[in-house]
Amino acid sequence: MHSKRITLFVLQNYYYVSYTITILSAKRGAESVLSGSIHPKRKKEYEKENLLSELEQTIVSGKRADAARVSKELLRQGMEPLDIINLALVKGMNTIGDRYARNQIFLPQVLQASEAMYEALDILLPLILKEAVREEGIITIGVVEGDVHDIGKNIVKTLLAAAGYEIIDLGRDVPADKFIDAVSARKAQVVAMSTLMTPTMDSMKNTVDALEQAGLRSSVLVIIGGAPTSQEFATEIGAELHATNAQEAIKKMKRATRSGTLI
Ligand code: B12
Repeated sequence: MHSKRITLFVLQNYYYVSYTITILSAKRGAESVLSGSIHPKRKKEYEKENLLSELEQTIVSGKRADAARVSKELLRQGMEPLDIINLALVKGMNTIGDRYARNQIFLPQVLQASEAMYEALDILLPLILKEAVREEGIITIGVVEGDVHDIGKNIVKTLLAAAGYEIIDLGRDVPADKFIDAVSARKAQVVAMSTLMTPTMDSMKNTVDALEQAGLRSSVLVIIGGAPTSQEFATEIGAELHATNAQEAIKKMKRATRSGTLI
């Protein structure tokens, strides 16, 4: 009878009971972390998670020195540079992009955030080690004419270099003839182009057309990337491949190589 009454009470007050249990267990979790009774492995994970969100916040608030300090701390905790980039820096930058799109922040804050991002990337990118033992091919990479967004291009460049490709980096705001000169001077097998802006997507087409006119089109594989681009757009302008990030780019380029398309 007594236990029936308890069951009835629990059922009638389900939300209140589950809320109390949640609060008590969260409190216990926090206490056990503070008192040191938590398992050391879990404690380390907890610290890493806190540092990752702290780093994400340093990007959002554009704090350069803190971005560098927290990145170094995460490395000291044994975290992989690429994980730090993907789990904190890129996330912070996405928040900035969303806030900018909603007019909640303006260009100076976006610039500050990208400076903080570069401060962290300067520490992390050099640590991404070259994995491949042989050269996979030569890639000419650049942000197309009219566009200066180069953070994504620089991440992609580093990961491609780490995968064994030799990289000729033409920088940002690159006119078509600069791509042509680099391809012919260094016999590059791949042209990789980046843009983050819709109006400058045309510059990608101009570069593909210029390669055609220079008689170089059949000797290079063209891959494009950046938020407004897609495989559909790549096909439309006569580029072979589109990838959303460096890892996908490597996979697709290797598949193209094996199928004998190029390189
Ligand atoms: C940071 C930033 C800036 C910084 C750039 C600093 C720098 N050195 O790069 C500054 C403040 C200078 C800037 C300026 C401007 N910006 Co801005 N900027 C951004 C922001 C917030 C983040 C971009 C970024 O770095 N993301 C982080 C990186 C890691 O991601 P990513 O670049 O996408 O790269 C990844 C993939 O796309 C892919 N990838 C990228 N390139 C390539 C290439 C290849 C080959 C492959 C395979 C893959 C690949 O892999 C990368 C890694 O995963 C975006 C918003 C957003 N959500 O993207 C706006 C955004 C791109 N900017 C925008 C605009 C409009 C501008 C300005 C015109 C503003 C102005 N009124 O002056 C100017 C542009 C000036 C110019 N001529 O270029 C718009 C573009 C809109 C559009 N679709 O046309 C956006 C989308 C903001 C918005 N929502 O309105 N900006």
